[in-house]
Amino acid sequence: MKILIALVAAVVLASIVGVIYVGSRSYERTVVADPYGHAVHHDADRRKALELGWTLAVDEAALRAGPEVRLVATLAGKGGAPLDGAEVTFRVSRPGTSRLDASARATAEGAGRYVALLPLPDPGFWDLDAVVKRDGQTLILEQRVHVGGGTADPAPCDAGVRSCAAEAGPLRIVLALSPRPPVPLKEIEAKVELLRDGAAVEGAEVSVLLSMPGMYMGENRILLRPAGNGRYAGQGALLRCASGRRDWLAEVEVRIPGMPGSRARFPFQAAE
Ligand SMILES: [Cu+2]
Repeated sequence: MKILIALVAAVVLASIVGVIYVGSRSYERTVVADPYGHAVHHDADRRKALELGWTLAVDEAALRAGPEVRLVATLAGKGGAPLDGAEVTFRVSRPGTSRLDASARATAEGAGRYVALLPLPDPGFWDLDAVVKRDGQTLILEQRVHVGGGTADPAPCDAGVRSCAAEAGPLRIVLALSPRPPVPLKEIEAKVELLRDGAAVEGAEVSVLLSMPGMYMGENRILLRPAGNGRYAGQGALLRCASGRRDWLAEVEVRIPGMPGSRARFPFQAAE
């Protein structure tokens, strides 16, 4: 009950902060451009993208945080044929801040490939706008891309779209979240499977801590119950981030009698 009250309070607080934030944000926008014009522009772009059938595929697995990151995207036309001869500019920004905004004109490499060097100093999710000009048409294609940590890190598994596994000492921890992706202010279910040398681990105390990297979002912990055969399951709620961020971290904490505690971190992206 205590947890529920705290959670409700956090949601209320988050929505108040959200209102204040939206207020200051629309002020910012009116300085730059007419906010209504901005919205119309976005809708017009979406319609135009559908009509033209242009799509952009970013090679996300190759993205690693750094001062000068090679961003490679493939532009395709209706039916998926590579689209050459376009003038492409990439604009990147980090959700919730304008501090890291950057843009660069891309070089065409043929076969629909466009490449630019951009500063992407932080790992995590970034917003990418590709301004594409071709045949007298201009279209802005928006998408969110994930930038990996160090050069040695493999691209992290997004627990918001699939089951992810991690090794923590002798344990193999597998996390599955649902729905996929998790929806803010709705119930979220966490399922964990524990294995040791391929065998199911029973009798563990398992919880999942939900947080946002670098931002305090309240204490939000899901306690899991044993579901048999090394499986544990529990339900909680996901908050909505006042700043519009969707990148979350699920930390699975495992306690097994007679063993040091283990934890594994699983980044995931929530729905809008
Ligand atoms: Cu947040």
